[in-house]
Amino acid sequence: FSVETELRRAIENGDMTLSYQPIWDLGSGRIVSFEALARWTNEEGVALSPNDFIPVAEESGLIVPLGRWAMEQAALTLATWDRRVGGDCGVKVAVNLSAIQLQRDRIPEMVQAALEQAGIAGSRLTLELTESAIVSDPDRISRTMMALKDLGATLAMDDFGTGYSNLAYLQKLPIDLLKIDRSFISGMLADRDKIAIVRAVLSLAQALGMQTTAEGIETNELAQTLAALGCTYGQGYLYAQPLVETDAYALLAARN
Ligand code: G
Ligand code: G
Ligand code: NA
Ligand code: MN
Repeated sequence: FSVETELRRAIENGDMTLSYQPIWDLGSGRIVSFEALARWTNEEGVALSPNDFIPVAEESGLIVPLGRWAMEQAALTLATWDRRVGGDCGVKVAVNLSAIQLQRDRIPEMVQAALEQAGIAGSRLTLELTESAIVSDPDRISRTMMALKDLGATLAMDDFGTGYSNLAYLQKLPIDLLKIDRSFISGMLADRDKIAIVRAVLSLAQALGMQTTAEGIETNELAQTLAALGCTYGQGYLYAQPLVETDAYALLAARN
């Protein structure tokens, strides 16, 4: 069958799942959120990377149902965790929105419906957008982002520094958080240029009143250096890989 047929089926039959990777406060070490990352094991038992199937979903338009499914699942997972602790479990969930999805779906309505279905406040949600979403239609994205802020969501710029956008949008759009791309973080301690870029991004974010997450932290030394440089949050294999829901909850219960 076509990949599209398989993708549609995977969403329906449960072969598509979400993994959750913790994001922690570099100062206190506490987990502040989990990023929901799509995982697909196909009928032959092969694990497919989102880097491969998200582009296919975008080309075929299936990114709309896939994106809705991911948003609903992530909200329901957070609701489950809240129920287990008998209140606010203390973390947010971060959901990725692709540029094409932002063009094709009514995102604020979709997000609000998922929050209501799960019974989760908008303040418990972080939405991760990429610069390509902004380049494609700045006016539309601006309205969408304002509406998402009205729901109480935190808005993060994902893969910051790897896009082709100009920086003027940082001033115009309601962005709360910059996620510094892994390509600048990994190997940074041995690379003066990478450190210079990371410092500049941290200083820019501070000046604009934004928080920062460093992606791809794999060593303690990196975590300590980034904390000393003033980076707010960290994400990476040092703390945990993306985990199945039950393991993510167990980690949260054990650490926080
Ligand atoms: O988890 P992993 O590093 O394999 O993810 C690879 C890429 O796929 C990342 O850029 C991530 O943001 C993206 N991705 C993972 N899950 C989703 C999803 O549910 N929606 C969108 N739009 N992108 C996702
Ligand atoms: O593009 P985005 O930042 O959303 O992608 C996150 C991806 O990075 C996920 O697929 C996740 O599996 C991967 N990832 C997360 N932490 C690390 C890490 O410490 N090292 C490496 N190599 N990949 C990571
Ligand atoms: Na992301
Ligand atoms: Mn990223």
